[in-house]
Amino acid sequence: MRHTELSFTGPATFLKAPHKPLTDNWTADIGFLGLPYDFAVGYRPGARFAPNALREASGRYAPAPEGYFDIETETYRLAGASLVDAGDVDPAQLEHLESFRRITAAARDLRRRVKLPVFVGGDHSVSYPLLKAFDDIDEFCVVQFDAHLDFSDSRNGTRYANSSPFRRAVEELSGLKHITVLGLRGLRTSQEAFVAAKARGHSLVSSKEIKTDLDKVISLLPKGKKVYISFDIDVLEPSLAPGTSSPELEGLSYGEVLSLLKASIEHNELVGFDLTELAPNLDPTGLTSLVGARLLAEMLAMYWR
Ligand SMILES: [Mn+2]
Repeated sequence: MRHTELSFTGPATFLKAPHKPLTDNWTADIGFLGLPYDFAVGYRPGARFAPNALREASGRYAPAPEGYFDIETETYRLAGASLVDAGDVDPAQLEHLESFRRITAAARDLRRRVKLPVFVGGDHSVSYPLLKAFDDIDEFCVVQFDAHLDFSDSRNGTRYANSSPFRRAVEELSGLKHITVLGLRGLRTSQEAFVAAKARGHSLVSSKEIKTDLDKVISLLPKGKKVYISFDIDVLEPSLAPGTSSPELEGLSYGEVLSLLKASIEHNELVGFDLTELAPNLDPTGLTSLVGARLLAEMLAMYWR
């Protein structure tokens, strides 16, 4: 792990990890892959800029060689983990099938090299081709942090937009047994999608339920499973993360998100993680990128034990 004192020295990579493209031969504990694809956004674009914005912002949270010192446990977290930034997948602009094929192929490749692949979108449509790279796992669950269900069969004649990734994924992946969605809210939920997700036995948890009884929601999270976490930045309260396509009021606090992440990671085997829908161009303060980068760092510190 490279360590320089200052946050802004380059070249920018995720948490200042060395950049090693997938064309080279390497393995590591944790690998990052950027997916600058936002051609499936239904509202305000910009998530294509997230991988590089997060690389730059994450310089602020680059771990020291010994890891992060934790004042609660007086131990170092993320100590000894090797991190690699594998670069970005080139999107094929309007050819979504070709873009998705490239994303799935790169995700499969990364999975073979690392213990934990971390994918940085991109709009949320990328979760469908990412999940396809996990089709060799007989049984796994998704924990989705999201203000929106993203389970529409079709919207405006479009089946592969950022409102449908989990609908496409469950149709195709027999190993994807269950989805827990945390943080739902907003005015435009599709009843068809809601009913279809319920009928499939998915756990749909509103932002209000989390704020009313966080411990109860934590007790209902999967345990002892293989879990893929898909994190849409819009699950957060928009004052914390305004840089996103479709912000929704009454979002989760950072502390609520950390508690839910911790329980999801500690009680399960984390097989993959994606962060999506961060549009840095919509937040001139840069706060959303700093929050997203810090979230990635804390997620890794929770995972590595
Ligand atoms: Mn989403």
